[in-house]
Amino acid sequence: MTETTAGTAVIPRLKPPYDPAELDDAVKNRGAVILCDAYTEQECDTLLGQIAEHKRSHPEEWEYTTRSMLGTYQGPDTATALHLLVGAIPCAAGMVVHPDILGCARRLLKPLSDTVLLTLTEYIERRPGAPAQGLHRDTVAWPHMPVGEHPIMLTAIAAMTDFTAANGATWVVLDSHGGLASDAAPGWEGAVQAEMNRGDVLLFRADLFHAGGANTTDSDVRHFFSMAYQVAWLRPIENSTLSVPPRVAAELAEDVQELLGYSHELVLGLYKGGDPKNALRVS
Ligand SMILES: O=C(O)CCC(=O)C(=O)O
Repeated sequence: MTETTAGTAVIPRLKPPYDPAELDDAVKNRGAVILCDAYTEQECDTLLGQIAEHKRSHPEEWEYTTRSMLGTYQGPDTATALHLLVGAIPCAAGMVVHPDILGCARRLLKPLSDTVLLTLTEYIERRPGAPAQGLHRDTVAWPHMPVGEHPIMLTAIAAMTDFTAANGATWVVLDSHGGLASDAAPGWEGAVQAEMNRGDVLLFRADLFHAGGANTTDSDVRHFFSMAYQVAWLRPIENSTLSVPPRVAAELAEDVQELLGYSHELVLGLYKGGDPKNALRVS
């Protein structure tokens, strides 16, 4: 394992093939890790190409997204976010089942939940002039839910273009996990930026304080795909079974179907008294 240093903080950095024990230890105990080369150049090109095509063919959705509840959080003038990528962007379904990212999510969420759900799949671009966000925890959706030793959600930010200090690479405060999303944020003095090459992934416990940085460049747009995984007994942020209805989900791989909510956690999520996967069966 190598490490990224800025100030005194150090983000663990793993090269492929990633060692699962090192990966899990870094995410669970320090809060974050950088997975170098998690996606190929071609995968990044494909995602950005499909995003561009979606923007061209669905302008109304992009208009909607800048005014959406979470879109405004990005700052409407200098950032754009598109949610619910699975079902809208063809390559997203394959990207969310990256074996090392999903494997880590399954292992770290397992003590609290047998099943894992996608809670967010989001493409974001933060343009020159984008201000720094406030330090926050992504568990903000459940402000009263205490988080302890085991995380309830993991976020993966996949760099689709290089993340630099100047274009606003994500800041994280290592070891700041645990507690409530409504806790006061720590000071910036302990924060470190996740500078990454295109294709690298910042994987972190969603209860870790972090923030998008200010883009102080003239022309460097920072593009990323953010995907998050959660325990199956909390209501997910995005409504995946509405955005990917059964007739569309039926065409996807089984692990993607499960992540979207065509699955049940004990008696949660039942459909007609049984497994919601039954809704995907064609007669
Ligand atoms: O911009 C980033 O790198 C992080 C974005 C983020 O944390 C958020 O939108 O919640």
